[in-house]
Amino acid sequence: MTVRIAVIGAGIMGADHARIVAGDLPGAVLQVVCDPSQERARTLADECGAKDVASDALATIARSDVDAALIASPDETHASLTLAAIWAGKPVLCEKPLAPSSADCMRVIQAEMKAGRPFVQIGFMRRFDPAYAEMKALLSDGTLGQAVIMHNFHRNVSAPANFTGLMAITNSAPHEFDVARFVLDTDYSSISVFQPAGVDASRTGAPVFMVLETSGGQLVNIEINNNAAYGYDVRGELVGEKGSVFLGAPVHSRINIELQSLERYAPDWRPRFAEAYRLQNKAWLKFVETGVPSPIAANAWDGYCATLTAEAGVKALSEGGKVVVECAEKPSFYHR
Ligand code: ISE
Repeated sequence: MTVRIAVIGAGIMGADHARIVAGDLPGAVLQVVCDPSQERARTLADECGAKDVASDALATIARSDVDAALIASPDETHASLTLAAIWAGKPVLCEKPLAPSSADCMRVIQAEMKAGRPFVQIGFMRRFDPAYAEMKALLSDGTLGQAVIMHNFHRNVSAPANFTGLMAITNSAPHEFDVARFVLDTDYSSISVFQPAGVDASRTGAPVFMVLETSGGQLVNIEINNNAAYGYDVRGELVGEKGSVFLGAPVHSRINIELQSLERYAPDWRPRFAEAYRLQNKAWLKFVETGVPSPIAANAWDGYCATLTAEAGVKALSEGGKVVVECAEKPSFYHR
């Protein structure tokens, strides 16, 4: 059976997902592209050969010719659209974050548990990135010994136009909150957040530096710099008692010119994580087809944990000091 997918949101990520669905997901068809701007929806639908366009997200999710929804609309719409998909009995791949507030994530969790089976995968695609996968494997097979510290940094060329306030913590950092928690297989107990002296802290995307303690006692540090100017750059190092592993990024060419040897940076995250998005979407399609979630994909509980950590981070930045990450008890529904 072909899975008929609606992509909700025709912005940068909706377009990326639509291209993957149309060109790289055998077994799926791009049924509808939905966006409040008909022009944007139409342009993307034409590019990807979608069967139809729409402007009303809730009506699109309810359509009888739509089997599953891929939500790539603005952050504040994610939870309500995910809830609509659950109530309609349709699986959903929701871009991160699941919701800007942990209370809204909890509503999704409760709805999913009430529905009695998993419906939700969250777009924390880094779990599928081959470099993070190898890092995790080297920890799990004992090569690194016990994990001690995980360093992370995440730099964008400039803060996206839709960024406001502390989206460095609530929109960018959740990638690191999730992937470090996934690699280390742990939860966070506390977070502290710092800003370097001399930066204009009111500037959207001003750099933040975070230190998290895990319940296993490891330290995780994260630099987020949304206005790094030079390129999209994500790096990391996992330090264990017996060795360490640096995160590698795919480099396709090296340019030798004018007495220099250069590697180019991409302007945004899509080239760096292209393979991760592809693998993530394939895993989601399998989940839609079988009803069995991917064992490595992020679920609604993981979405809640990332948002909860971001909330504690925002509090830590405004109040100063270390803030405890107070996680609810994990329901057995989400045990793997
Ligand atoms: C964006 O939403 C992403 O998901 C990117 O991976 C991240 O680098 C960027 O900061 C976010 O705004």
